[in-house]
Amino acid sequence: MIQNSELILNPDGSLYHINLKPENIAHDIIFVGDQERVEKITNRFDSIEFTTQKREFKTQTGIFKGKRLTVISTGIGPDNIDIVLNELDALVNIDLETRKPKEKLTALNIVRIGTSGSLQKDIPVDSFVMSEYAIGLDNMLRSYLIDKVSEKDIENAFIEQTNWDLQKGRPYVIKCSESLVDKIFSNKMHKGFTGTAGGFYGPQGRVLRLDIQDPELNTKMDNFNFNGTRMTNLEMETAAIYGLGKLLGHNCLSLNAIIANRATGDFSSNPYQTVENLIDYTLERLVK
Ligand code: R1P
Repeated sequence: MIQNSELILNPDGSLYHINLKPENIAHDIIFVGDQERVEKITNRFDSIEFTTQKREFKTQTGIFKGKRLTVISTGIGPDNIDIVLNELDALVNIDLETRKPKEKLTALNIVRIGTSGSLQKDIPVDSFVMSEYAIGLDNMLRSYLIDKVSEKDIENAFIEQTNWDLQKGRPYVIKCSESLVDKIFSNKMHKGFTGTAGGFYGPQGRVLRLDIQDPELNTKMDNFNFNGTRMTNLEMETAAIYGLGKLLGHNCLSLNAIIANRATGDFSSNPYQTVENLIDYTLERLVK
């Protein structure tokens, strides 16, 4: 039995941070970072049956073209992904009465609609990247036993080619779920290898007033190549989603609206429209 201190429920029986009960969520879930992006998606729905919010975790469940979908904002970063994915998994795979894992497990489909910065000149602002692989530079997943889900050959190549300082932890590489690629990928997107950073400034090579541990890191990431696979973009959630999703048995895919290009210094003149376009694209593919 899982103790009250380990799996915390609110007085109404909902999960501690996400404020949700099992009946509040669909099996197909969209993750966004920004809580204001939730309604940008659900305002396209035919109906909304449920809304809640606690801290940055806003959730709405409803029907889009006959399909029940849940949209959740995770806020920024891999630490929040640890909370949201574990609590969502508890909703479907732990009996909250007996506080024991269920014998028959449920796999959720989780698609991230996020924003991201491109590392390559030929992946311009306003384009879309589907993360085929993600590399976590953040360490969160290393609290779990990840050997069965991580791609060590790519990790080793990355550590060697970037001369990665292991005092920052060992990066972890995880592949997306093939089942969702077939449904969602098309020639309207690039397939990518996404870097997930545990911060926005230093961890992504940005210098404002502080010197950073490796000023050449972004150049090294731009040039990273593993059997023809290069790094395409940086953001802050994908590797954590892929890692926890694989460990817990859920199908996960991350889609990135490219709003900045770190190679050219460009920023989209209309990032909101690019995100709207990715929302339209994703919803249509999910109900296809
Ligand atoms: C940083 O500005 C945030 O934007 C990106 C990053 O992953 C990070 O969460 O994604 P979202 O727009 O989905 O939040």
